[in-house]
Amino acid sequence: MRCRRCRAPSVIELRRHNAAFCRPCFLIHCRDQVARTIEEHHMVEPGERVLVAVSGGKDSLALWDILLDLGYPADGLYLGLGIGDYSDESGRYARDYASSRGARLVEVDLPTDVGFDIPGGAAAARRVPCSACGLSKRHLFNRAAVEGGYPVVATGHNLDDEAAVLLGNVLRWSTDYLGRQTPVLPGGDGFARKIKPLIRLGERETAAYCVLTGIDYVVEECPMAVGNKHLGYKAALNAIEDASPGSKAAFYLGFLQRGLAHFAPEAAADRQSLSPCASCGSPTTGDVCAFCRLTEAATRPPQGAKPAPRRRTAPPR
Ligand code: Q46
Ligand code: ZN
Repeated sequence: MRCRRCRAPSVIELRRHNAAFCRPCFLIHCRDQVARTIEEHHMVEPGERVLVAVSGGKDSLALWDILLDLGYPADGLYLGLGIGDYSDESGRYARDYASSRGARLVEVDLPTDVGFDIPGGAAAARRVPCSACGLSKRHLFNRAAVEGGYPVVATGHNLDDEAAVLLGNVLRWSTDYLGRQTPVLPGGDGFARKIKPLIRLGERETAAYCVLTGIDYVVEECPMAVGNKHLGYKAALNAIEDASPGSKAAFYLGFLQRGLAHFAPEAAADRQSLSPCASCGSPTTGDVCAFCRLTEAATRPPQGAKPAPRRRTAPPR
């Protein structure tokens, strides 16, 4: 097949767009999709510094690369989760990419800086690892952004991720989650704005972007992902997409256009009932935020043991 833009021999076919692209035109296509998303959803104001949550995987590294190419002042943030070899390896990819671009990578290490790792902390707090992990990421990404003076945190959630989350939320009619499933969560009052500029690119596209630009990324899945419901939702959506290309985008992007507004008021009301956490100052609905409760449970010494020195999490500016 020939490239849709320049008629040169193509290197990738995108059935959803009913198009094929050569290498240079595919990279332009990826940047255009991200630029269009940022503009359409007013994600970044001129001059704002962006902190990109970088896991060492294809999505977050592609996102960082595209933001830098588009001229955004974007630094990376790597959060060490203490998940054995997986964390060691993913940290290496994040650092290697940063040094290859001369970009700044901020690092936070959960075991060293907070006092627990995801497998141990989740077990101690009797939480599912991915739930403890998601909670820790949300809290620590936000804290790093607020403390570092970044008004915006960008994450590498792609179209496949968002469509799978949407399917899970719709299957249960989780109206509170549906109201929050927006590509931009506003900032203010202790929150940085959260943006998802990759919602118009599927994971096949972000993987191809990395391969075609020579970005090395961690290929292995996190070992804790085994049995994760979202993998099942992704597989179901892939089967639908195979039979009917474009369904995934129609499902998710159609929700943003026609469904989200029905659920947004509930999420906005939840946000208004926030007050500062008594321990760390982060916005929360209770007295003490969920992350401080997790930290407390995960770092509590076993009965009879001498208590470890308490680390106090700094309040957001
Ligand atoms: S890193 Fe964390 Fe994922 Fe691993 S423990 Fe689960 S949530 S699977 S994106
Ligand atoms: Zn707290």
